[in-house]
Amino acid sequence: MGRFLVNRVGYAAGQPKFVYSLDPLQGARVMSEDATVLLTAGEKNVEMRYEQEMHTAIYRWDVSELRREERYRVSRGDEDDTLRVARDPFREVFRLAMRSYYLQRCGQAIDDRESGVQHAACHLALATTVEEGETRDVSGGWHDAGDYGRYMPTAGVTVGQLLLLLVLVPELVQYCDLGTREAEKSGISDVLAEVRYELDWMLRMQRSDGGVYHKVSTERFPGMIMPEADDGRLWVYSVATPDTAVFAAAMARASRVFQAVDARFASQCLAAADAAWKFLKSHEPMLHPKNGFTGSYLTKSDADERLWAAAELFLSTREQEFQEYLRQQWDAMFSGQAVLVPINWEDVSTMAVLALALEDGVDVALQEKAKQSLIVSAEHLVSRINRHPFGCALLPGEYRWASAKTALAYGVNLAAAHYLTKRPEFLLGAVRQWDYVLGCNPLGRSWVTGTGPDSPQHPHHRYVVASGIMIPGLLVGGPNAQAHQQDGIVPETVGPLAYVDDERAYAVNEPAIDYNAPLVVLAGYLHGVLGQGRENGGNVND
Ligand code: 9MR
Ligand code: ZN
Repeated sequence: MGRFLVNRVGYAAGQPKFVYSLDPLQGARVMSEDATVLLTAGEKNVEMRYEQEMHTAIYRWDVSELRREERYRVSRGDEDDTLRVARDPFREVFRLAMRSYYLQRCGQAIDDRESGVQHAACHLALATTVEEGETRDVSGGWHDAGDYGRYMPTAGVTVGQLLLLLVLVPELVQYCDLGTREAEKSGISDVLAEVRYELDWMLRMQRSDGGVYHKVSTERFPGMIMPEADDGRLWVYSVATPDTAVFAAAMARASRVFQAVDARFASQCLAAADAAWKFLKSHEPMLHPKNGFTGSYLTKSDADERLWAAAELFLSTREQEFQEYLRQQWDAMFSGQAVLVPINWEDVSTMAVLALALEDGVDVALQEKAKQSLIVSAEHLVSRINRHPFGCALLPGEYRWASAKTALAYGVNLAAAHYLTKRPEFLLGAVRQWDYVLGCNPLGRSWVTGTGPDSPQHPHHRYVVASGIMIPGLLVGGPNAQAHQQDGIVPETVGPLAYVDDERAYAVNEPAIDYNAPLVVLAGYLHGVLGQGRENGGNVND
């Protein structure tokens, strides 16, 4: 008999709760801590659906009646599992996932009592630009992933998403204390201080003509060593237009967010965004930066990045030029698109939709288009979710590199549509993506580090491997049908099962800053709407 497949972090007290299994559930029981039987699985509360890719039945037991905050036991024969119902499981994950950015900081020593993460300052040497052969200070920012590179495409899309929280859950951005003591040093909330750390690095990556460099890294990936031991020569790779455009978008958005707390910094961001836009206007797409042998974030078109930049620049400046650009480009980008592209570094078009749909300012006709795309997309996602045995919005072909991020990105689409419409099916759909990533999946595993024994213990992460210390709150890529050909470690199998918890398995078990972004946004939103967000006013500590 298989095991129970449940959300490993726990279900929110007032929300629907499901126990899944690959075997019939009849006779399974939920007991309270003192062994009183509270629920028994039977015909009335168990449903069966087929998983298309696994060609197998999945059983789903509705245990929503459990509302008391407690650790329950689920058992059947000699199988035994824990099922947790908590007041606000979203808060805990938000906190860990947001803190993980702090723990990924480059260029400063880290000594975090809470997690034990500790290392000396790293990557402070001046870097050489590959094209111009000049030296530059590009220190700071977050390490991108399990490697120590710092890349503009993921930086831009991550910062952009984290700043969406100001609209969706303003109190988190304004007051959040992550126990990193950054607020004490900077006078702004820990979330803003964290985002600012990345923005400061991004600003160092802009050339005087407004163009923005693609990435900084050593020429090749280092071995599994500590960041401060990674002292190979640092290279700054070419200026490229997609990078310049996501930079412009993120900076323009940051200028709105920081206006209230640090007006000088806000104008610095806006000036940088403006300069980047000027560069874009005078340059055709430049899509082939020199790239060395580290992370490859090359994209086929910069139209989506430019569109997002125009949207953010318009909202920050209200200058007609940007609105004109949006009017001209909008339909070409979105017509015929029923489901919006799940936000990702390669295609950021959905960021433009979110910007215009969630904030006023653009003309009503254009805003209406953005709102409609968001809502129609969410409706399509709900029907996918209703067909899927685990309520996951991924299509059969979408179990590719970073599928866990893709599921959460659909969750962000649903959350934003819920914010606009308050339609309960959108909120439920968002919660289903959350459940999927935390254990309601065929492997019963959570893909967020630090969320218990069924979460990744061996992520592909240089610091974690070298130090033996876990960074909690990191989302790994999750199931990937092609991983076998990519990292050679994951066995060849159907998409939903293609995962192993192995530090060599970089195509399924590596985290990245852009994977964590939708996790933070979704956790933050659910905390605000379903958890204690409203009462706590941004306090996420115990
Ligand atoms: O997340 C990226 C994924 O979308 C790509 O398919 C994959 C292959 O290009 O690369 C992933 O990004 C990795 C990057 O290239 C280097 N740093 C680690 C990233 C996460 O694995
Ligand atoms: Zn570093």
